[in-house]
Amino acid sequence: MKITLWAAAAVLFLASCCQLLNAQQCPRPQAGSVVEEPEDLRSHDSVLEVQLTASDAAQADGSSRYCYTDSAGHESPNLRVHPGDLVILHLTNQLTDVSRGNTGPMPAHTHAHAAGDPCSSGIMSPVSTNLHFHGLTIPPVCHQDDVMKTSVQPGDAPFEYRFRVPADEPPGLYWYHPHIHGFSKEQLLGGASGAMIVEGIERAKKATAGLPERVFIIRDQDLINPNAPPAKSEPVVPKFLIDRDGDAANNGTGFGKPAKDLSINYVPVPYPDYPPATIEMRPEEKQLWRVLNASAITYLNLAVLFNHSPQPLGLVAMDGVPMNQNDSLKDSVDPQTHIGLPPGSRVEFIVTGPSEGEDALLVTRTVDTGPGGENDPNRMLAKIVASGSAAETRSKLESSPEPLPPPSETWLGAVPPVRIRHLYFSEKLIDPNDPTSAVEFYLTVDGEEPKMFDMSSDVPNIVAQQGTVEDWIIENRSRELHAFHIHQLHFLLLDYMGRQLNEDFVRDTVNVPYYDGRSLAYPRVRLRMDFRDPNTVGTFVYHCHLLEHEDKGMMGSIQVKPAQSQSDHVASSR
Ligand SMILES: [Cu+2]
Repeated sequence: MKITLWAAAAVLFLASCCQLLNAQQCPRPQAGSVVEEPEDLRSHDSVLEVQLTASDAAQADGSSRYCYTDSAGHESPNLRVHPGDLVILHLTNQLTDVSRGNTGPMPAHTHAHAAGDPCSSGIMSPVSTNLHFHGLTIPPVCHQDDVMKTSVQPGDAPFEYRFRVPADEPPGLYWYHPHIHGFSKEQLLGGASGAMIVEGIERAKKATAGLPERVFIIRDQDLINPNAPPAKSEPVVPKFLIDRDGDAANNGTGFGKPAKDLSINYVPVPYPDYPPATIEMRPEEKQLWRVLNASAITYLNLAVLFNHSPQPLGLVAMDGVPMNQNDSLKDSVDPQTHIGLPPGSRVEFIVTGPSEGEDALLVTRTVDTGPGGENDPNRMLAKIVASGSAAETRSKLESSPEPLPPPSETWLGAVPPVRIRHLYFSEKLIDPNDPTSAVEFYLTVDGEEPKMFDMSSDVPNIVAQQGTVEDWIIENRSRELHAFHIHQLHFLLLDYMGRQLNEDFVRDTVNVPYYDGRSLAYPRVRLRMDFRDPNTVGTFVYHCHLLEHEDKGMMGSIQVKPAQSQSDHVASSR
């Protein structure tokens, strides 16, 4: 009996000590703070070796913070690599908070703590974690970029990721985040994400040579002041509705309570007053801004305003890929006054700073997410303060770069597709007579029966062949926006809502507009999918990058088989 009491006391002591420790995990800056860059971890002798610990900290309001910490204590550092570099990343799982995160159906084989091979267990629980290297064309296999089976549990030995950045990976902004089906949203909302930069954009875009660069990660999180009324300065919004997830529903006005708060490099910009973070730069300084929308569900529509007037932003890259590949001078930029960014996507653009004393803001404008979508209103993110004494940026692009060699492969737009596939996003109320009942989310190959993604199924939804390209037409039959994303490869956006485009860059994430309930045809995009790279061989996923939707089933799997000659060889050698 005595022993039992002692044991109980020890457990209590341990629990309280660890909660204390926990409270100090994942510290975050105050609202209004100066925006600091994530620490840069750079490769040496073509190797980047990093230790990252995934931890969480339960907050008083019931939410959880998540972060990655490197061995020196830096939170969610930038991983800076060159094409061809070897990345060795040791991931330690120190997640503790099992109370949160079950936003989707629990897979039948869920256990909070179960030993097993992290490569094959497929355990998807609130404290499981893994990494996806979003945008990189690396193999979908364990220890590289597999999210179908790879799952690291608390207490597991550090899990090693080891992969080579392809020598022809376009230079630009990529990112890493966990991809545990059913629990991705909570981990992302808590802040589990970081930037990965493939160096050398100045070799593809001369206009960026010599520029100081900044990395801005915009994340969303549960509202810090959920019960506050909107600021007095805002127009009165007629009706305030809650969507099925308890978030503020789109009200179509551009104002009112947002579904989620935003932060910029972890500086929160909370509703209702949106106290802006501070970006310091030198007067009229030109910088390359690399912006990642690491939100779980929030769409961004970025603009820079000087005295309320939108400034031209010189676009140079989308989704890690330099634009205007066909521009032989590699010198052009695409001036835009606002840039839409679905969750998961990135943009890189040249900004010229304000002059000293000028009123300058980085804002996101409202995004109409559809009658079934969340409220993404107009709001400030940061004020841009010009001062001669602003610190120099930590990173600067090379001033006389050697131009990148021209791509060795034929331009994707010029390769005929071997087939056309039709897929569609749709949603279904479990009880059609009860608009408040739960919703299932589907991403279906047309002709198949809509089903929530089943992580335990070994039958891929699509089988393709390496060496080919295909056209995928993706429709949205629901009343809210979805963001299509596929792992391991980029695609060319050929057609958006029936409008033929002539883009000369590829993407890995694209918005698909919502259905208005009236038109004869559903909104659609046409994508040319590139399965030419041998690194795409294997089984991986495509899904909606609104993680709430992904967690609740809006995902499918694709198996890319080796090119014909290779598969024949494999077959005959068996
Ligand atoms: Cu979606």
